[in-house]
Amino acid sequence: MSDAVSYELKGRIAVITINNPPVNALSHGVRKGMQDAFNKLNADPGADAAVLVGGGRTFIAGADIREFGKPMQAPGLHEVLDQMEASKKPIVAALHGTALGGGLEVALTCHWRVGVASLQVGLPEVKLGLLPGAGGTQRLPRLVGPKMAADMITTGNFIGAKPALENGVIDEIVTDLVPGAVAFAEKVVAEKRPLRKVSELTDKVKNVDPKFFEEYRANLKKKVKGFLAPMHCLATVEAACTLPFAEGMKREAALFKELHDHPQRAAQIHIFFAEREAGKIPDIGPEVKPKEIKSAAVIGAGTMGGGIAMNFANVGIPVKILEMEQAALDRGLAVIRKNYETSVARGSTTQATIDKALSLISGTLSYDEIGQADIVIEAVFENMDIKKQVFGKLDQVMKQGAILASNTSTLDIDEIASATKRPEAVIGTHFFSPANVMRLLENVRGKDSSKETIATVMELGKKIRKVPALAGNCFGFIGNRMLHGYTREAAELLLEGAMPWDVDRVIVEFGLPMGPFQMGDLAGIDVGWRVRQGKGTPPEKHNRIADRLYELGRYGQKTQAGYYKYDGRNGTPDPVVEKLIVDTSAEFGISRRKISDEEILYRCMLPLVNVGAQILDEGIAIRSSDIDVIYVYGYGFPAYRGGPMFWAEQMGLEKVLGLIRKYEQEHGSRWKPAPLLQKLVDEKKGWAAAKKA
Ligand code: 3H9
Repeated sequence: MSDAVSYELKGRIAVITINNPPVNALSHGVRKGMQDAFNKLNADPGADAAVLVGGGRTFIAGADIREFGKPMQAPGLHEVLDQMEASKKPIVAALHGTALGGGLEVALTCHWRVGVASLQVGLPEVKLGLLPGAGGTQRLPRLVGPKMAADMITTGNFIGAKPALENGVIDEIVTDLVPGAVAFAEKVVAEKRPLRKVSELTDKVKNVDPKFFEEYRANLKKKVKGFLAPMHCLATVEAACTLPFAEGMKREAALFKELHDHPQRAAQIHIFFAEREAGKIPDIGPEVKPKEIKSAAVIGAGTMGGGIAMNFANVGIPVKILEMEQAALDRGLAVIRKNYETSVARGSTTQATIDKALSLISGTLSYDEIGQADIVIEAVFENMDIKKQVFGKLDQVMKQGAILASNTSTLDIDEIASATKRPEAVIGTHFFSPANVMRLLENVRGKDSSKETIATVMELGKKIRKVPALAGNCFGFIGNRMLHGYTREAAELLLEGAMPWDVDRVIVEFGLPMGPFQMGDLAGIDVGWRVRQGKGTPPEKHNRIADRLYELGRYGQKTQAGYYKYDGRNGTPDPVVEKLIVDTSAEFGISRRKISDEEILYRCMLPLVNVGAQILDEGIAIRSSDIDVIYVYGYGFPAYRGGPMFWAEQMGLEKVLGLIRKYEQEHGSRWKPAPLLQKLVDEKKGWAAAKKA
């Protein structure tokens, strides 16, 4: 038997344990070991039944995701599952931790299942661009019915032990896992219970009204636009309700193969690993221990400050918000309360949960009251002088050992740190708006930030349920530095011949939640204008249209007019804007032309890739996949395209370089290719070759 699976008798029950840390994924060694173990079970005169359990912290978390796209080494999972279901001796799955994907599918093939109270089960394949491909789509509906199965399989959400028991996914909750499962198996043997095969159940899947699927499909389509896997998932659940088991399995296999071979699968699995990789900092080893954060303070009760504070309260960390004036503090606290109340009204949380969170948030007008916090996050106006004043003050009041973080989205962390005598404790923690919702935390390392400080904010990111990634210090860091070229080209396209709604449509069809002009209207055209004024740099041609909108008082959604005219949040093309754009082109002597969707897409997206390459070369990003994580979790780049760098690599870096060179010829030096991109193309290599350290 392979090392990954052990076989041991407890009385007359064989306990088969899977040992494949960290999550007992169903790698080749596990499948082979299971095959051997179940052969042994059926040949063993000393065993009447088996208990299948995961060693370590969990049952099986699914197929080994690293094996996808590679040749499959026999035995395949199906072969092992067929063998298990056909076993003459009963098999009881003993579940703890997370039984996920292929792991739950293994459990569903066992004749019975027991689990501990902290168990979570789910079929999260959809999040990897897949569907459960080892019978889960056919077996789960037979246990829980089409509605719950469709909900679980199309969202990938987990359920706990209690609903799992109530809905028949497990048969008993046990206190002590292995002894409880062994006792269950002994009972099954003693009672001579006939083997219960989920594949043979029909009650829950017969006579399902076809209208159920029609309606479900229509709703789902609206929610998952762009993603292929959820619709395929639903089709398999429908197959479970309309076809005999064996035929349903064939349908599952066919649709699984389609997804497996689709670029969305590769992109979503890339993001799965990229997210985990982003937490690893090459020069910070396990010997660097993050500090424990038991209390927090936030400077500024504006939209960002309030959202940041909610993150702490949501995970049970008390947080004080400091403002300069009572009225601003009251306003900020009221917004927080309202946000929580909206969540309760929507049903996404309970009153008790928000009461607890609100009890952890308090306000103050005095710096003296925040000095004992373990971390303080400054979220004041994006202005260097103001930030330096705040940090000078924080240096005076914060206890030694506290982390001094700035939520700046662009500014120089080293200059901010220079306002203190403890630059090692200063770091950037860039949250994204709305800060209580967006998953990304872009941490920014200053030249003096200590390893302990970095490790602490990376760990904190996970604790507050964000996806943390680390950037180096430069204007705009990773995310906003890249974004500049995207918005600039979008604006140039207007001058050359496109309309805002043309550009936005192409970007939304590509998969972002909104295009650059819809975004501009939402963020406020006045905000962009003020930032440009603040910089004091001479006006640039591509900003001319935005400046004119500002001059007309068209600030975006808030004035019900910007690039679009609005009825509430609903924007429609406006002939006034159309004329303004055409006039502006004429003013610059530009003869407008028809611009293809393809050009719009490349002109907007390729600057992300080109600047991304530059950032990678400079070491501002540790690895290209960190850039992808930042764009997917912070900027709404579609996960099914894997982030801008992955998208570029899938397209081919040679093609990307060719297009950038073409645009350089047409538009000049702003399109100069990043040297790294040229180098990788010359060497016929991918981004991985650019990894530093
Ligand atoms: C499937 O099952 C298909 C079948 O239907 C059909 C087959 C025919 N494989 O997340 P963590 C690694 S598809 C390989 O940091 P946590 C992970 O990369 C699969 N590796 O821990 C990390 O490695 P490293 C369906 C995996 O405690 C380490 O384990 N299943 C896998 O925060 C620790 O992970 C899923 O989609 C895997 N399946 O969360 C479940 N899973 O240390 C995916 C994890 O080198 N997994 N790793 O960075 C998860 O959701 C979380 O990892 C889990 C633990 C909740 C299990």
